[in-house]
Amino acid sequence: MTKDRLYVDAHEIIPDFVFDERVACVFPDMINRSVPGYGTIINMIGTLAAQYIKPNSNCYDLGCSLGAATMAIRFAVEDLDFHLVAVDNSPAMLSTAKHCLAEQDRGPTVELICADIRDIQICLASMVVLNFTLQFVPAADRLTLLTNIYEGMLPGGLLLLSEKIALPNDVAQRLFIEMHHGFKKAQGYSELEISQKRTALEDVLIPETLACHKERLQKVGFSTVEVWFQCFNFISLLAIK
Ligand code: GEK
Repeated sequence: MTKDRLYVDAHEIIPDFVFDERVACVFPDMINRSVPGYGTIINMIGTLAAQYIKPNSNCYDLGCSLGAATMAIRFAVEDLDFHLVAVDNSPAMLSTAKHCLAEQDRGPTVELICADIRDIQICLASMVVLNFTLQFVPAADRLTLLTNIYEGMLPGGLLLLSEKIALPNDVAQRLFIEMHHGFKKAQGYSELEISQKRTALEDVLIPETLACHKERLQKVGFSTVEVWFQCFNFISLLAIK
């Protein structure tokens, strides 16, 4: 795994974060050392896939990056006849995903699509994964995207939504950010790396509160909406149609 050193050197100007070749090269190390519980969430996506994916249905991994969730699903649901679709709008991430998936010689074939998830038609979905992707979609488009997903899902289908959240209360917000920075320091990131990455993400990753996520999922029509994982300001929700 190539080590993430993208923000080791001091930069005078820090451009907005983009999912380019440099990020694709270090992505597994970057996400594992930045998102507390990422490995647990990926493993649980496999476990949930085994429970929720139905024969002759579709499963979508939206914002698949290098395909970690897709591979967990493939590994967990080997013998079922279903269609697995992985979508990302970064050509660099998707081309690396193609190589990673080619190395996994089990489970169903995966349809890899390079597209904006706002333009994807969801249909006959028994499971949809949005694992830390919605936070990168402009906030104004999130309701339409989730409505489109809901409408393409089968009754009883599962949406797994993982997000970095904002806390409604300033004290809690500061506390959780400090805890997250403590986590990153313990993972070997320096103060400079942490602060430069934070600046790069400022206008790109827009977190919302848990209440906002829950209300919107309920408004869209999901009948059951529950948090199943939280570590500091990182959460994962299950929403069942
Ligand atoms: C994982 N789910 O490893 N359309 C398509 N892709 C998008 C869009 C969009 N509008 N916006 C962002 N992306 C993965 C991790 S990373 C999370 C997801 C992170 C893609 C973007 O190119 C990137 O690959 C991914 O969403 C977000 O389980 O880096 O914190």
